[in-house]
Amino acid sequence: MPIVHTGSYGGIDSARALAELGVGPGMPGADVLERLDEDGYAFLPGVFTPPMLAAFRARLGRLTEAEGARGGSEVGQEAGTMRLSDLVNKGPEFDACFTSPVLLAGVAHLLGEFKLSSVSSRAALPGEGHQALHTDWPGGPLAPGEYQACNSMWILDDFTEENGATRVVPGSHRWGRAPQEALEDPFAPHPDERLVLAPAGSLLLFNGHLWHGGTLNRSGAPRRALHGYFTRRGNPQQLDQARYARPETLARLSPAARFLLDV
Ligand SMILES: O=C(O)CCC(=O)C(=O)O
Repeated sequence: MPIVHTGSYGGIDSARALAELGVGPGMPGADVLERLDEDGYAFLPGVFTPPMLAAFRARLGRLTEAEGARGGSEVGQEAGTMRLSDLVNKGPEFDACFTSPVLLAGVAHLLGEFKLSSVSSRAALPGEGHQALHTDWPGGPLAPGEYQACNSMWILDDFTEENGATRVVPGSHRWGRAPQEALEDPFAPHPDERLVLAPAGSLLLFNGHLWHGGTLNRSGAPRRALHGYFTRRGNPQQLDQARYARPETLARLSPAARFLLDV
């Protein structure tokens, strides 16, 4: 694995990077911001197009075949799932996961100055996939306004009642408590949980402190999603992007995109 760390993006800062990537006034929309603040999650309309869905599926299919049992090893594997990670370096299709303007506007609302933490995928296999309710920030509960992370989920198969749709507990990002501390059994159903039921091609943005988790896939086919995970700029990344960046990735990306990767 080549180790390339340039750390140079031409003196760019957060505001300039976002502007150069197309983030403009009014994004991502007042209704989205209200849902993010109140519920801790929101769908972002108009970002995830049918050609992107086809391209993600095709590339992930090829990577799944090529990587087999090694899949996900750069970040972490999970029994009963097929994970892939370091997707920043595994196809230009995935650039959208950290450069789409509406998405970036939503992330900036939640985190202020931020960077990409990782792009990865998770497919819950038939008969598998149930997770404990958890948050995506390991550092413990925080007060509103101190959010450290947020995640986005690019839904690649219809999320249904049967196939292991993600469950979320609306408003839990404001509770200042982690599920493993607050709940006797974080694997059990929660009285306030909701299943994210959405068609393939939907893009969900959620607060990293929202209680959520995958559920059991009772269908006969894998249930796939792609995750673009972001953190506040001062935090370590889930995948050290500078360590993994390939020369062709650095050559492809604009200074603004490289700023978001911190490479
Ligand atoms: O795939 C899902 O439904 C959720 C995955 C998740 O929350 C995780 O792996 O941390």
